[in-house]
Amino acid sequence: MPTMSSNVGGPTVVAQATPPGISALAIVRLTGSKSLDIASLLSKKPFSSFKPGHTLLTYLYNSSGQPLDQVVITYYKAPNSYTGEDVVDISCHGGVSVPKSIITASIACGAVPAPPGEFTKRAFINGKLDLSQAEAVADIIRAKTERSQRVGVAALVGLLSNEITSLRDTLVSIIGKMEVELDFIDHEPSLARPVEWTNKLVLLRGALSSLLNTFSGGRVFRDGAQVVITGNPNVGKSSLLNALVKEERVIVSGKPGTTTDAVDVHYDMCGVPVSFVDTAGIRKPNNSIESAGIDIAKNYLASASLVLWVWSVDSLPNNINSILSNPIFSAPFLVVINKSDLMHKNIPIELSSNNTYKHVLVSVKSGHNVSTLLSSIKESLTKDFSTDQPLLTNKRHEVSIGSSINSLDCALSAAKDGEPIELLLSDLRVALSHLDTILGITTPDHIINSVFDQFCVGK
Ligand SMILES: Nc1nc2c(ncn2[C@@H]2O[C@H](COP(=O)(O)OP(=O)(O)O)[C@@H](O)[C@H]2O)c(=O)[nH]1
Ligand SMILES: [Mg+2]
Repeated sequence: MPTMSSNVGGPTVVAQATPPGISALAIVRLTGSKSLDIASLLSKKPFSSFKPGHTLLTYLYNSSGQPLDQVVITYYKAPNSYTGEDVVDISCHGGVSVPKSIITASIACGAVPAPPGEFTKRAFINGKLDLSQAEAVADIIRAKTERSQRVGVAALVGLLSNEITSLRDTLVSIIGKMEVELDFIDHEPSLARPVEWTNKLVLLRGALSSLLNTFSGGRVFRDGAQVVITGNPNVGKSSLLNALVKEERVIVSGKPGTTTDAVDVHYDMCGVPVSFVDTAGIRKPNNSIESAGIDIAKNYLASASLVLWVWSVDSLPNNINSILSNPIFSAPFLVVINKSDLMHKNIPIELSSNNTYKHVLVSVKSGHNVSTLLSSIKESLTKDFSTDQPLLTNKRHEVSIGSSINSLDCALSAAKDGEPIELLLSDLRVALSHLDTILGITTPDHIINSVFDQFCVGK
């Protein structure tokens, strides 16, 4: 159960659940113990008119008795509602005025305006969702592609919560058994069968670290990725971007230094939202515009999820391996060697023999291997994870799992050093508390509040 100082039984709140502006319909939602009273006052209908789970077509009136709109009211009786409280959804006409007038009339009847995320926060407090599922709701609302949506829905259904709950249960059982062992010990404070315990903890650590490894891929499914194209001038960076997104978006020229500003092109790569950025080729600049372009390129490189480091077969430097081992950026990169159509020119190159970096040889001109490159990009970004497996997408969860693993490591080294069981147990309890934080079982109020602050009003 959530530990947050509960405001269940707090005021009945009201908010528009749909975005403001011109629309055919809008929804005004009430939650709290007075929801039904307010619906009854606004519609001048007795309580008995509202049947849980049923709709009621009715007019609503303000306090002066003037009709506001004809609406459809759906009543959800506690605990069978989104928030777990009495909920009334008023489906009214859209636009700015009607929903606002219904909110004003509801406030006159005793409701208060709902802060951002209040409905989902109450759902969490009432045990309808755990904290990671509540966060999934925010992800679903923000989803930009079908894949992002699928990851969010999977987390809402409980794919991630179930995985974490099962790892948590394993840890609880280890802690429980160790506590029993502690109770039976008379003189010897360290573990009787250290290897047995260590094996169990190592298995658990492995499962946690597999989950942790899904973070970069999961994050890409949720938020998309920025793929920055870099390389020397004239190797075909702009041509490559056009080929990848299958559109003529950037000027291609045989004159080196043509691209100065960075060009950002959004592309839906099989459901992964990718933004490809073409940048100025990095070299000693010829003028102040090119120099500014190179600075912009460096900024993009610093924030890239993946860099495509492009080379051309006719200008491959002899010391390419040492250049590749010293990138000016820290993001992972794919080496792309373009203009494979020029290979026949017998240019002295040392591609496969000496190159320790995996590369993709392409020709933008002939189209050779461009689709292979797209697959490699997708694989590098998503690590080939599927949206049907538990994926970490949230930084908060990543940090908690990382901390949990650190505490397990402390416990493991304590076991190895023959430290007292009490010491091990305290590390294991810390590891457990980090897992609990993800689910919201023992989560400080300020963390819970920061989760719900990210929501919009009305959700
Ligand atoms: N032969 C050949 N030329 C290419 C290929 N890709 C690009 N080019 C040419 O290389 C020149 C530079 O291309 P551009 O995309 O502007 O390079 P950037 O300076 O790296 O952006 C242009 O004349 C392109 O037509 C390729 O695959 N093969
Ligand atoms: Mg260019």
